[in-house]
Amino acid sequence: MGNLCTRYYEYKDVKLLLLGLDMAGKTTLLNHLKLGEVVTTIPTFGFNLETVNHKNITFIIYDIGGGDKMRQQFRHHYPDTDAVVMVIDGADPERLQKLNCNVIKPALHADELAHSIFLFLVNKRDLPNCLSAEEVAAKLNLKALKHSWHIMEISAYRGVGLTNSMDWLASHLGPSPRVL
Ligand SMILES: Nc1nc2c(ncn2[C@@H]2O[C@H](COP(=O)(O)OP(=O)(O)OP(=O)(O)O)[C@@H](O)[C@H]2O)c(=O)[nH]1
Ligand SMILES: [Mg+2]
Repeated sequence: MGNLCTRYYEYKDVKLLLLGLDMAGKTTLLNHLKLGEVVTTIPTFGFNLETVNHKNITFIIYDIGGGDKMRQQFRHHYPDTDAVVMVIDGADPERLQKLNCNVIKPALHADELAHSIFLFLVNKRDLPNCLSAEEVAAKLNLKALKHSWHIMEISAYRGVGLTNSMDWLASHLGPSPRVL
């Protein structure tokens, strides 16, 4: 009798952290992913939690307030994170260094996130002064990163680039084929 090989797919929920400075557009992004529309936001105090299904994967998404008083709480959310999504206000280049020092570098150096993948989203591309993904990647020196990473341009407000972003996450975190 020949070998009977069964291929099946292992599905799992994935934990995703939306991080960034205040006003970057994290909650706008979460609302668009969850509801498919823009909802007027107020600054997030604490965090929002939603689940979003995409390509048969359940993304458990933590949207954490990025205000100055909130950032010391970030690390409490790090354990068991599969992907960090850095939401960057591409129309606010003056705050890129603050973002790098206060949010990006601490996350990249955290032991709990050593195996997480990083997606950098340059948000507000609908605005004329928005930096390109290439410009942001160069300013943040992303090519030196050891983590698996990618950078894309989006408009959370208009819903542009969101499906591509979820596709990238799904392709890097999705169900893996196993052969019995
Ligand atoms: N033009 C434009 N504005 C955007 C976009 N995304 C978000 N905004 C605006 O940016 C502002 C801040 O958006 P939020 O989603 O509340 O930002 P946040 O990152 O959640 O901020 P905190 O909760 O304070 O950390 C709001 O006025 C949004 O309408 C975008 O793609 N384009
Ligand atoms: Mg918010």
